Order: sequence, then C-alpha cells, then structure tokens
Amino acid sequence: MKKTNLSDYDPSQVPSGNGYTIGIVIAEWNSEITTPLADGAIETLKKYHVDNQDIRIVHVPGSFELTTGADLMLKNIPSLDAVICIGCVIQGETRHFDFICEAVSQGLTNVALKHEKPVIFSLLTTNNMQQAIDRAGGKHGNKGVEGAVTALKMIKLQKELEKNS
Ligand code: RBF
Repeated sequence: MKKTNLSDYDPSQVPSGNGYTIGIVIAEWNSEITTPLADGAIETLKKYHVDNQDIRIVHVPGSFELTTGADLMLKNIPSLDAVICIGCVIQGETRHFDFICEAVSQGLTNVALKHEKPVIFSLLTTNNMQQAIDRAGGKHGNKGVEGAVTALKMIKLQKELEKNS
C-alpha cells in the first residue's frame, strides 16, 4: 500500500490563504529541526497567498509548552484562523518522551476544542535525530509544509461549515 505523504500534496487541492491570519508556535528544543519545519510552514503559507503580516510567530522553550503557547495566541489574537504548533521530541533513555508526547497531543486537542479553531499538530516524535532530519526537509518531506497545507484546508472547512449554519 502506498504510504500517504502529504509533502507530495496536490497543489490544485490547496485552498488560497488570502485573507487568513495564521499563528505559528515554535519550540526551541531541537531547533536544528524546528527551524526548517517552521521555514517550510512559512514558505508554504506565503506560496498560497497568506500575507507576511498575517503570519504571527511566537517561540516557546520546549514542546511541552506548545499547548500554553497555542492557548495564549488564540486568547490574545482574536483574528487568528488557526495555529500551527511545531516541535520535535526525540526518544531518550527516560520516560520523558512519553509524557511530553501524551501531554502535547491531548493538550493541543483541548485547545482546539476550547477555542473552536484548527490547531495543527506538527510535532515530530522520533526514535532518533536521523528520523527527525528525514522529516524536516529530508527524504520523508517536510512536516512543516504539511502542517501549513493542513491549516489552510481546515480553515476553509470551518468557514464553509459556518457559512451554512
Ligand atoms: N522538549 C522538546 O521539545 N523535545 C525534547 O526532545 C525534549 N526532551 C526533554 C527531555 C527531558 C529529560 C526534559 C526534562 C525536557 C525535555 N524537553 C524536550 C523540554 C520540555 O518540552 C519542556 O520544555 C520542559 O520540560 C519544561 O516544561
């Protein structure tokens, strides 16, 4: 079975982001990975016509803080249509990996439901650094690009459903 790799997305299926305001929360831990992920997301948003000034970027120390970062952005910037959360957690010798991944996935789900806005999970959770490199512009694409495409699709979906309600 062909593996789905959204980095091979069909450009004709990506909605225009013209007029959308999008937040990006970037974790500083493993910045050699989160920086290319963020660059991929930003480039993709611009490619699909999101204005530079409508891309609002904040940094948080680690992936665990992505939840608070997204919550604070949505609370304080009411014009935001979605938030893309970018982090990289690499399996270590202790159970931190499990606790952080669990907290972030549950936390971001809760933030999305609380604010009723798309919150995009662009968190790499890998066994080692090479797997992260492969997904941050390497042989498995760039998950930041996929996060941006997902944000545009989810905003469009929300706007369509709200128009009909
Ligand atoms: N943050 C990450 O974004 N990626 C990691 O791989 C990561 N590993 C951590 C390992 C340990 C042992 C600790 C204590 C923290 C780690 N963090 C990591 C930071 C974490 O997301 C958070 O910033 C701190 O725990 C402070 O709340």
